Amino acid sequence: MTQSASLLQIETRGRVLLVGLNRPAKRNALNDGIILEIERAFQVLPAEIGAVVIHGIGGHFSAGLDLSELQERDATAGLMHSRMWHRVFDLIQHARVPVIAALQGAVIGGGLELACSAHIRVADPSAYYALPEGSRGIFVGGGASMRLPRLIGVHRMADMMLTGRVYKAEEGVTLGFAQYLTEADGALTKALELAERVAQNAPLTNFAVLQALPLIAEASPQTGLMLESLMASVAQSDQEAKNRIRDFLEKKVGKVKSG
Ligand code: 1HE
Repeated sequence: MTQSASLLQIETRGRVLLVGLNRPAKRNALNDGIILEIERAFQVLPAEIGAVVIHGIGGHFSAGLDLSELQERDATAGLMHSRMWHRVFDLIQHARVPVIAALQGAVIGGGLELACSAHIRVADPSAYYALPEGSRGIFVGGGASMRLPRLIGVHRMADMMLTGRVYKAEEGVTLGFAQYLTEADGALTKALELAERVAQNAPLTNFAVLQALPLIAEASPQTGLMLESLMASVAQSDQEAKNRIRDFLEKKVGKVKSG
């Protein structure tokens, strides 16, 4: 195994690809090598994979940007570096399949930016969220200014950056950092359970949710409604939809259950 390959621990479980950040001694700080390995993992997603879970090995999701790599970078290199992160995190956000982040321990700076590029975030009670960029004299560069305010609001993000405020897992699920809060050490198990479930959806529905829904949500209302109609008509005309609806009408599949 090459050294760069060992920065990620990649495993396939059924139709789910597990991508484990694997620098536990450095609290999964994100160096260039690990970011490029993430890019590679998403570029070569096997066709049979229906969902991805990203998690951190060793009790922390990620301590963010590897600060030891920052020291010698000038302005141009910094710009290119940030754009490289954008390229990779865009690949996650626009992945063919749903991506679920399992969060525990530190979800800091660039680690939070990585988590924000996933579609679903699942946290256990040890998770905490921070943006210490302000105190380090730097700024976010992995897409947080664009993605995080959409989750928690720009005022909350500004407070985190200005004051160093840290949010705990319990607050995080209320405020929008994560959609799920589990019992102790339960994030990866829950993320896998959700991944197995979403992998069973019709591929076109998952495509619509990942690719069309975010565009519709940000479009002007009339453009958005037209896009919704177009996407709905494409989805319902797919044979997969016809099969699934027939199965329901013939009582071959379960009903929606409350809770
Ligand atoms: C690191 C990093 C890192 C740990 N870059 N090496 N992120 C931060 O400002 C967070 C910095 N890290 C911490 O505050 C703490 O390490 C933690 C709270 C995450 C964990 O504390 P702890 O006591 O469990 O571990 P530790 O002893 O502090 O760290 C273990 C080792 O990991 C240690 O190295 P060692 O060689 O002395 O063993 C640390 O130096 C190393 N380490 N975090 C490099 N981040 C695209 S822009 C994004 C901008 C940002 O992400 S800014 C936020 C940066």
